[in-house]
Order: sequence, then C-alpha cells, then structure tokens
Amino acid sequence: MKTSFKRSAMLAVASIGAIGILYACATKGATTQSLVSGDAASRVYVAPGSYDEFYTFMSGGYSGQVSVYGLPSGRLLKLIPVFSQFPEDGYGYNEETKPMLQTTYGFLPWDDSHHPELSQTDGVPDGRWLFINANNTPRIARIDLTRFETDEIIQIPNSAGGHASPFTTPNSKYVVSATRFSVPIPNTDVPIDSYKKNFKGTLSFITADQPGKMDIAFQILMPGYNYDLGHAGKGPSDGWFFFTSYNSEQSNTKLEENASQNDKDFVAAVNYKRAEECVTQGKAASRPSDYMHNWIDSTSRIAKSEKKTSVKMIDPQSCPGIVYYLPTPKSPHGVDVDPTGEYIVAGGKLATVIPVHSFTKMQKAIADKAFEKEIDGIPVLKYDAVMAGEVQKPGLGPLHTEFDGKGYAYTSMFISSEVVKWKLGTWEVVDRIPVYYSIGHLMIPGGDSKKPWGKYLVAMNKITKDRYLPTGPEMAQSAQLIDISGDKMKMLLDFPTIGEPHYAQGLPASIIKDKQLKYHKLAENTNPWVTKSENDGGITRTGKRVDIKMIAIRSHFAPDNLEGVQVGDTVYFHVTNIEQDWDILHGFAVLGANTPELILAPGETRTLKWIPKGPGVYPFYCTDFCSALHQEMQGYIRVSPAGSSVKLMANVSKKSQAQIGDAKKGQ
Ligand code: RUQ
Ligand code: CUA
Repeated sequence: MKTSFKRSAMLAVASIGAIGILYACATKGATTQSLVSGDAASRVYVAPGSYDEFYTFMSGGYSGQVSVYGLPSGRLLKLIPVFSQFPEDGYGYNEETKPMLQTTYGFLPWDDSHHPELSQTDGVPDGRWLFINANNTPRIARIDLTRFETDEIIQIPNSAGGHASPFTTPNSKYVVSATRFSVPIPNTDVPIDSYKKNFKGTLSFITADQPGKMDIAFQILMPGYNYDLGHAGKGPSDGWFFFTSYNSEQSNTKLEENASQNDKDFVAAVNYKRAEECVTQGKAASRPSDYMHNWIDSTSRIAKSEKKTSVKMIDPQSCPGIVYYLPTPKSPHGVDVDPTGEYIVAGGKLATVIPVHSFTKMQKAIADKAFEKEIDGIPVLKYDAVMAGEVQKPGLGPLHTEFDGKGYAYTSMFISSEVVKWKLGTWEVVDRIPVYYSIGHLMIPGGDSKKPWGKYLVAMNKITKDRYLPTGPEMAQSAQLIDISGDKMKMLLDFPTIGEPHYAQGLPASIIKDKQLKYHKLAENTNPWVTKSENDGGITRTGKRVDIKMIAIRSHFAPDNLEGVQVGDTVYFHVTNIEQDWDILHGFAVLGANTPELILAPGETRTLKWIPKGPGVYPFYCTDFCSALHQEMQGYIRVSPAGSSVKLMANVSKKSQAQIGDAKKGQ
C-alpha cells in the first residue's frame, strides 16, 4: 500500500508567549520513489575495489567519536575514537592513551562531540588535521589525518557546554570555543537566581597550527548569554569571527519560554586582530584557570598530560573595538560566512526569515557609529545598517547554511524538514527538497570554506522513524546524500550514521589519500617498554608490579608461556607489534581482563594492565584475525598464590632467559 508522504509542521505560539515546537513525521510508510531520480543508483555506486571521491568526517554526537564515510557511496570507512573510551581498539583503556581523557575533573571516559572542522590553508580545507569539540566538558581535539588518530586534546576553562567550537580561522592559526552556558567566572557558589549579576560568557581563541602545542591564546569575557555557533570571516572579513548568541533575556530557568521573548538576539562580531593587539599591549588580565592539555608524543606514542593554570582574559570594556553586536532575529543557531567573506548568514530557529548581514555595511556602520546602544562595553549596531537582505518565506526553523561556490546557499529547515536553496544577493528561494526527518546540520564538502566542492550535499537528520527496517525504539540517525550539481537538487541516497552526527566536513579524497602512514617505524619506537625483536622479550618483577615485554608477529607471541606471577600482583603486558607491513594488526586479550583488549598497529607498543584475581592458568590470544594461523596465536600465563616460590619464567631466547627472575636488572 502506497501512501503519499505528508509532512506536517506546526509552529505553535501560545498567547502567553510560550512557544512550543511540534513536528510530526509521516505516520505511514513514506515513499520517495518520485523524489529519487532514475540514475540515483549509478550515481552512488562505487564498484568493488574502487574508491570514493570524497572523505566525509561526521561527529558521533553522544558517542563522543568521529566516523569517516566515503561519498558518494555512504560507506563507513572508520571510527576514530576521540572523547570516549573505545573498546574496539583499547583507546582510553590502554596505558599509553589513558592520559588523553584526563581533565581537571579527573579521567572522563565519555563526552558529546558536535562539530568536526578541517584545518585550512588560506581558507581552504588542507587535509592536515580535523578538529572536533567536546560539548559537555569543553575540550577541543586534534586528529592527525595521516593516521586518522587523535593526537591532542585541550580543555577550555571558564566555559560550560563548548558548543560554538572548534571553527577555524582561514589558516588554522586559531580554532575557537564559546561557552553555551554562562557560568560564574571563576565558578563559585552563588545563588542561581543571581544569574544576571554573576554569570558570564567567554569566547576562547585556541592556537591550533603547532602540533603538540595547542593553548588558549586568550578569552574574551562576554555578557551572560548562551553562545551557540561561530564561523570565521575570510577574504575581506579575514580577522573577524562571528558567533551567534541567544538568551539575551539572561534567563536562568524555563529557557524554552523565557529565552524566546526578544525579537532579536545577537551575532557577536569579534575583531580578533584587535584582540591580539590588546594582549600585546597588556590589556588582558591573567586569570587563574586550571585546564589540561594532553598530547601524544610522536615517537613513543605515549600520551602526556600537563596542567595549565592561567589564561589571558580580555574584557571588552578595556579593549574598545574588539566586539560588536549585530541584532539578529530570533534565537539564532548557526552563523555561516559565504565563500566571498561578504555575507554573514544567521539561522534563527524561531525566525520567519533568514537574515543576512553584510560585512561591508558592518564596517561602515562601525565607522559611522550607527549604534543602537551599548551592552557591557559592546556597541550594538543598528539592524538596518548592517543587514544585506532577508530570505523571505524560507520554511520553518532555519538552522544552518552551507554554500556551493556558485552563488547559492543551502539552509537546513528543522521544523519543515527540508533543504532550501537560495541565491546570494537576490535572496530568492530557487529550490527546495524534503528530507527525512528534522534536519540539523547539512554539509557540502568545503561548504563553509572559500572553495566549496559543490557537487554533493549531505543532510544530517535527527529523526529516522520509518526510513529503515525498524530496530526497536531507537533507530540509527540518518544522513541523506543530495546531488547539487544541477539547478534542481536530487535525492540520491540514505545511509545510517553513528551516534548523532551534528555536523560533518568533507574534502576530495585526493587531498589526503596518498599521505597515509602505512606503519609505524619500529626503529623509531621510543616507548620505554618496546620489544624490537623476539629475543628481547621477558618478565621482570619490581615489588608487586610485574612487567612483561612481548612481541606479536604472524602467528605467535614471544614469550608465550609465563610463570611466577602471584595473586596481589599488578601485571603490565607491554606488547609490540613488530610487523612492518601495511594493515597487519594484532590484538592481545587475556582471560578475565578488566579492560578491553589491545589492538596494535604495525610498529606500535601498547600496554594492558591486568590484576589477576586468583590462582590458575590464564590463556591469552590475538584478537585480530591476522593470518591463516591466527587461531594458533595464543599463550598462557600462570598465576600462583601470594608468597609462592614459583620462579619468574618466560620462554624466550637464551639471552632473555638469562635475565629472567633477576629483579635487580629490571629493564
Ligand atoms: S548544532 S544540529 Cu552542535 Cu546545530 Cu547540532
Ligand atoms: Cu595476530 Cu591474530
């Protein structure tokens, strides 16, 4: 039975001012046959052995990770663990990577990742790194795109809900993080209803272009609103950064209603070159603020964690010209800058138009002092003086906009579940396409940069309902691939995603595919527990600590029989994969282990901590089907009662056997 698809969207504005947003999805199986063009299947078909044209990086949302897809196929290529422990490869469980998840709140095994952002050179994604934010405990991670691994994480102090993050400046000198929640700064025990008096926002600029040295360059102290998203200027607007804010009502309760009162909230336009000057001139105060900086040492591949204790904070009152407010209807969410750098597009969730600000007009309004008023040292520019145009009747619930580089903008409409294409300069809507359902972000490869590769658009939808075979109450979220190469958008493909992909970034595969590391050079491995050849393994005891050095190679471990461990010991298995060949991984797991296994890239050393609970013989094995004799890749470790006279033993070479049992020799 076919039912024509019906969407109903309602924006209910109650007379008392409470705003309820209701959306309803199709109640019966929808058919989109008519929407999918005849050649869709061949457009997304990537033949076995062939490569996709684009890499796409999606945030994992509440999974805390990043997932990598190929476009146009929608094939999942990889999950990159970032802010959450990852049992699949031991990230955040093994001793080498645990420090990556250290914060001033202690070890955090989870976060909520929202916005991936590729590094840029001259405003164009360059494929060096991918940044992504942690939303719950504000942090920014840097992923190296030669290895698809998280290399660095910096915590953002004086912030709560690091949502407007980690958008980059055109050369990735900075990535930013703005606080969603305003909080007391420093955070102290005050009544919540003293919000207006005590709560403040911060905008943070983080140096990002020196691997291993991310740091907070400065923070700007802002009125106590909620800050939502941001994008850097480019071209003529290079040197400026734009952030949306809502809750200019400064409400601390029932925001749904109380933060939806004002007709306009603000886009904050930040002149960060001016901020740099104020820092140089000593106008930024040093504020005690604790935060962690974690990074992976490049040769030992061991994460280090350092605590930092102060930031430079700029109060706009003492640095005039650093921030201006652009009035923007209404509770704006996304703010996006077009490829020319002239237009600043804000998506007001509750607005009936899409307002577009002009950078040129903004400059003139600043010169003319066309101010409405001033808030905490921040001049509010007149809306009419900065507005370039408004897109009329775009649909309901505009959130985010990306660009195709051919003069068009594409805006996601959450409430009316559609993508709307409109023309920059004339502001006329030229096309619209329904999406299933309740779209959040959308993404065009390079679509927030100077040079969009405007061939495809990916819609990231919040609600899936009837789009796939049902899987109980929770359905995987859905992405949809839309062809934007012609005048009319064409739906090509649905594919399920992991967690909640708020945002994504994409770029042509050719930019990074030939730069991939194939294995870590064993000769350069400086992990203090590395074992570089079979003869170098062994077992040593230091008090109640037992260290085992072991190699993995097709298809055995050496040593593979170990004795002399006692109940009460803490055992560290330091396993090195001594293969020097692309994609030959081994794993390591031991019976009764209290953490997941290790997965070892070629040339890499990883350490599993194990506290045996009782006497017995415990098998261990390789968890990655590495060879025809993978099932033979196993061993045993014997655990004796505390105080037992069983000697330390590891069945390795004569050379290492000579050392075994000699605790004094240690390493
Ligand atoms: S924000 S759609 Cu982080 Cu729009 Cu998710
Ligand atoms: Cu090594 Cu299976």
